[in-house]
Amino acid sequence: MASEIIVVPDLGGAEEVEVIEVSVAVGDSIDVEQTLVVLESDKATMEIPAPLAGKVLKVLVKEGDKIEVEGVPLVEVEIAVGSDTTLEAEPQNDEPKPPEPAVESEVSNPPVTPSVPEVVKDQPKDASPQKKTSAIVDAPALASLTQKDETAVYAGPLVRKLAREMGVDFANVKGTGPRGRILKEDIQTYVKSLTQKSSSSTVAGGSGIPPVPDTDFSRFGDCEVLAMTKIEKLTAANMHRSWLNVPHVTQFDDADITELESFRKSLKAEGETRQVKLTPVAFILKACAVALAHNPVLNRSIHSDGANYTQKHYLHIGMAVDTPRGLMVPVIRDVDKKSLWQLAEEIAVLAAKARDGKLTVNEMQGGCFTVSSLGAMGGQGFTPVVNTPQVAILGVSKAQIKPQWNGSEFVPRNMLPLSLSYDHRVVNGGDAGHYMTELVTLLSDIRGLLL
Ligand code: CAO
Repeated sequence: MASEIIVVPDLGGAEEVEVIEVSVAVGDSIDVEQTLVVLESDKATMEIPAPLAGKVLKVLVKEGDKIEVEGVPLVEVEIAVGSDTTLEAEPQNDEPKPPEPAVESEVSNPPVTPSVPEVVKDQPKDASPQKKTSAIVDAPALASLTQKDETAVYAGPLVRKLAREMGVDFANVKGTGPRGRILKEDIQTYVKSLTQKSSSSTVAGGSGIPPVPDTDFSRFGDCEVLAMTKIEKLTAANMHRSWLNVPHVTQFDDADITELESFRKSLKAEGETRQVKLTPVAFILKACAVALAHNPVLNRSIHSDGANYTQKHYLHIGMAVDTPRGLMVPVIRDVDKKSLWQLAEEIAVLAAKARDGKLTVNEMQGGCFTVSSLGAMGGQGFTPVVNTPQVAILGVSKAQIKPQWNGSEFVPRNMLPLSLSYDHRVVNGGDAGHYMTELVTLLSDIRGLLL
């Protein structure tokens, strides 16, 4: 009995791929070009077709395997004797071309260019083994041979990818293609039917809130589904939890930072000597800490029993930092005890660590209050979401020169827009009003920070 092992062909540079489908099982008779397995790299999905006809002796990979690509054995096939359907792996120029793996690439990525699956012939025992053959025998990851145990589903890789992305189980979808093949339209029809069912349903989601049904946006134009980063997922969960649990109120005011800015600019040379950049955020953090010390209601956290709260006697403040992987909030400890220079230095160090993904867990814990500064970007105001279990957060927008009435005339003043969101279960409007007024006073006359 002659057998051959079909291995992964050169996939044009993909380093690791995942086996997303094994399309044959032990005992199957296969034809040339029949799909053996479907592989997925981060750029594309690829059907690996059989380069020869025969009977499947062993399936050497299973769904979910992550494999280094070129040369990894996929399937061992007993060659159909007397058959002229066997194609050599590396044909001569005058021979007919063997089947190419079918590649379905993502829109935004260049397609990979795999070559034909390679066939490694079984070596006689006494022959000097080929490198690839010994790799096949020794590869520990392939020790467990698998059998396909599910009913065959006919669907192309793009359709399978769509189904996976939309969480659709093929068992629920009726294929309308040839031999019951499931088409993209079948997935769309199925999702549409679910959407209609859920929008006509009066049943609420687990939290009592009607779920937002998934939409197949590909019906409306070109689009792609991207996985959220871990930080984005955590932020989404935290924001959602806060939004659902915390009755938010946001209060707005402007601080006149004309004198603060003159003072800050006068320290520019000293900052260069110290190699520290003093931005408005250091002053804001300091003022928030002083105002928190005088308004301790905003430095509480309510217990889940709704009967107690913790009053904190320390003043650690979180600072929202925009990073390529998502929003991060490092915490500056004991802000009330630190000088403006120390704060400026810590802001720079922690913001850089956040952007480089080097913050420790400790550096992100223990905040009493959060400052979210979008001042460098612009905007006149926004309503930040409370970083629960904290009970208040300050949004800082872009300072601008605006006319202010001084009692006898309009004068140009540098006005900093502030928005304070608070948890109305803990903080009353009066508490927030006192806090905001003190904050604005401190930023308008920073001599108050010394008192
Ligand atoms: N108004 C006008 N200008 C401001 C300002 C304000 N409110 N705040 C900062 N600036 C200026 C700074 O003075 C600096 O200008 P100069 O170089 O001329 O002095 C410039 O903007 C850049 O500041 P920066 O961003 O480098 O530094 P920062 O201390 O102001 O802010 C940090 C640090 C980490 C808060 C900021 O970089 C950041 O990541 N902000 C985004 C926070 C965020 O994403 N919030 C949203 C959370 S909720 O989704």
